[in-house]
Parts: sequence; C-alpha cells; structure tokens
Amino acid sequence: MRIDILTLFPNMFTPLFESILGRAVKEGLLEINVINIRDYTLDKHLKCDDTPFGGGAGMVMMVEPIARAIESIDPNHSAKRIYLSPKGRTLSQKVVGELKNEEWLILLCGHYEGVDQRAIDLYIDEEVSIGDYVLTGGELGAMVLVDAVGRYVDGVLNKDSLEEESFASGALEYPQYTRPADFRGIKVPEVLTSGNHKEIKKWRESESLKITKKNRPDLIK
Ligand code: 4HQ
Repeated sequence: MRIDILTLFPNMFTPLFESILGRAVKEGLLEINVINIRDYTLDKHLKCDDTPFGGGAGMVMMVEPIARAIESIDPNHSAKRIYLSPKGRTLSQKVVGELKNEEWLILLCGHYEGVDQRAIDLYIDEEVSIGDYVLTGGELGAMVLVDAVGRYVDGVLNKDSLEEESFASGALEYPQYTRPADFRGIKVPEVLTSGNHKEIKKWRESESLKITKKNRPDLIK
C-alpha cells in the first residue's frame, strides 16, 4: 500500500517511521511519502495561507499550492483522496476495514482554520474525522489513520494479533500479564500459569465481557 501525506508540517510525521510501521516501511510493505505543500507554491515568498474572505480569525490554506501538489502527484486521480476534518465521517474499525483495501491513499492535512473549500470540492473524495474534538491541524488525524490502516497491510502484523484484538470480536480485550509471576506480592491470576488452555480461554472470555459491560456496554448487542 502507498500513502502520500500532504502537509505544511512534514516534520510532524517522524513517529510513523518508528516501531511496527517503521519496520514495514523499511521492508517495503508500506510506502509512506510525506510531501511539503510549500514545495508547490508559486509565490516568491513561499506563502501558502491567507486571511479568510468575509473576515474572521486565523488563516486559510490557499487552493493553488494544494492543487499543484495533487495534480503533480496523482494526475489521473488514481488514489483515494482524504481530507482530515471534524466534518468528516468518524473513523472506526469499520472505516479502517474499507480503507485497508485501497492501493493508494492521499491524505490532505489542513492547518490553522483549514483549507479553501475549493481544494476539497475539486480534489477530495472523502472527509474523515478521528473524533469529536478540535485539533490544531489534520496531521495527528492523518497519523492515527495511517497507523490504524497500516497494521492491516499484509506482513505488517501476524494474523493472530489481528484476530485476537478488541472490536474484531466485538468486545474489549482481556488483561495481559508477563514475568515476573509475582511483582511486589501482586500475583498473576493463577489460571494463566495453570497450563489448562480450556480454563484460560474461559477466564479470558469472562474478563472481556466484564470490562466491556463496565466501560463500553454499547458494544454488547
Ligand atoms: N482538525 N479529525 C481543524 C481536526 C480533525 C479531527 C483537522 C482541526 C482540520 C483544519 N482532523 N483542521 N477531529 O480537528 O481529523
């Protein structure tokens, strides 16, 4: 899978090249290109934002640098183009399940008050929000989307991790423990060290149900 990220703040994306996704990029399973919109401005002072028509606080990202960036990267509109915005469809595991099947995503990140509406109308296929709160820009949203989608790319995670997780089953995850079996007198639940796999499975299912009822009763159908 290929993901191109368009932003005025390319340095914000260094976390994507750490840990699991970093390895996937190194191994060529996932291609992530971070593109500085400023490289596409025609303005001699490299200006990419301006004050809003009609007045109001803050700055709006200009359409031309965005247009030139997208037209040069994806002239035939082959990619699925997403704008991160609180107005968009809320990201969920279901939305991730759709996006993971795309071969090529372009993520446009607005900063300040966002982008000129014509950039969205002319170039964007879908607006996606990562939740009902306001961020300073779409960059963190884009990183959340890349992380959630990137882990489904073939070879990034092993199949067992994907099957065991929350939301796949519909319930939250059971607690996990590792060595030592006794930390300052607090012992790991005995069943987990019993070697009785049938009992372990029963315990985990009951713990999943317990935490889901407590914290996310809405997930129980
Ligand atoms: N913003 N999910 C404003 C978000 C956001 C969100 C991105 C703030 C766009 C202009 N992005 N800019 N919620 O709050 O993705």
